[in-house]
Amino acid sequence: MALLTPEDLENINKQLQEADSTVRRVTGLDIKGICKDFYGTTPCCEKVGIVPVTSGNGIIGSFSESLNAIAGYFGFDSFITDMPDVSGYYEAVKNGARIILMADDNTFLAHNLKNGKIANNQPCTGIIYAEIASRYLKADSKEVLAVGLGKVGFPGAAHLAQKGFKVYGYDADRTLLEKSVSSLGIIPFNPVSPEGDGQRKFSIIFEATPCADTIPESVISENCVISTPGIPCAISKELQKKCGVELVMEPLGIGTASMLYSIL
Ligand code: NAD
Ligand code: 2YH
Repeated sequence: MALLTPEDLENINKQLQEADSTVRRVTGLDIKGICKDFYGTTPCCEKVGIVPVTSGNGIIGSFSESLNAIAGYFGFDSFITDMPDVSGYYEAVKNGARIILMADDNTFLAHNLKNGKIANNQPCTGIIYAEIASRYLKADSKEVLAVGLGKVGFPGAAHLAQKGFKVYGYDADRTLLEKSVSSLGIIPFNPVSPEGDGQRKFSIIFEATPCADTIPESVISENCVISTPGIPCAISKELQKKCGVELVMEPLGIGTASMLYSIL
């Protein structure tokens, strides 16, 4: 599993603000507005305790600090525990945390101790990026392209299919692609070498892979949004500019907002 790096998280507030203005332009609502509307919840002074975790590859520089900044940005009262791991968890609860945020190398969770609800970053991220894509104001049809159908991409693609979109999809892993075809009704479409369907273009693209340059120019329509949590980015800056693509992409905040709103 790809781990975030301190470089990914540099200037997280600025990254979040920029993503927020793009989301507003693309959907008419900001990230908060989408989360509120989608989950039907609003934060109300819930205290969030952020617990650094040392297991596996250990603490990622500025991960907890970024979560603290993100929680604050979305109106939560948050703090980082002095101690990591179990001692940190104890400290968080003792100091009044009602929501715990913590991540090891495999799982990033948000747990609401008051109502018992728990959220996992991967599905929450996939679903919110898909939801943003689905709200694109300039979309020319209800067709979408979903590239990367793993732990983030599959729940996102499932969300789009459930919302009534015609989902064309691709994953480099044949087994995952077949699972998406059989369980979600996804239409196989490899954007890099489309078989017999080379002219198809999309105004809505949802991407969730750990690879760069997964979206070629040939599939990008005139007005196009690419909503992608994938790191590194699915499209180069040059191609984004050339095609005038609206790019929704941010390394941690949008997915974390989705987690927090989902457990209120
Ligand atoms: P995953 O390994 O479960 O899934 C990634 C999928 O992409 C795999 O199924 C793989 O086969 C597929 N893939 C790889 N290269 C491809 C290509 N060229 N074309 C099509 N499919 C390809 O990983 P994941 O947990 O789903 O995470 C996906 C990405 O999202 C990672 O980069 C991860 O770091 C990132 N992520 C970002 C956020 C965020 O908030 N921005 C949150 C969670 C994960
Ligand atoms: O980045 C990760 C994993 N990829 C899981 C997230 C799922 N998108 N984990 C962060 C590890 C943080 C570290 N243990 C810390 O600083 O507390």
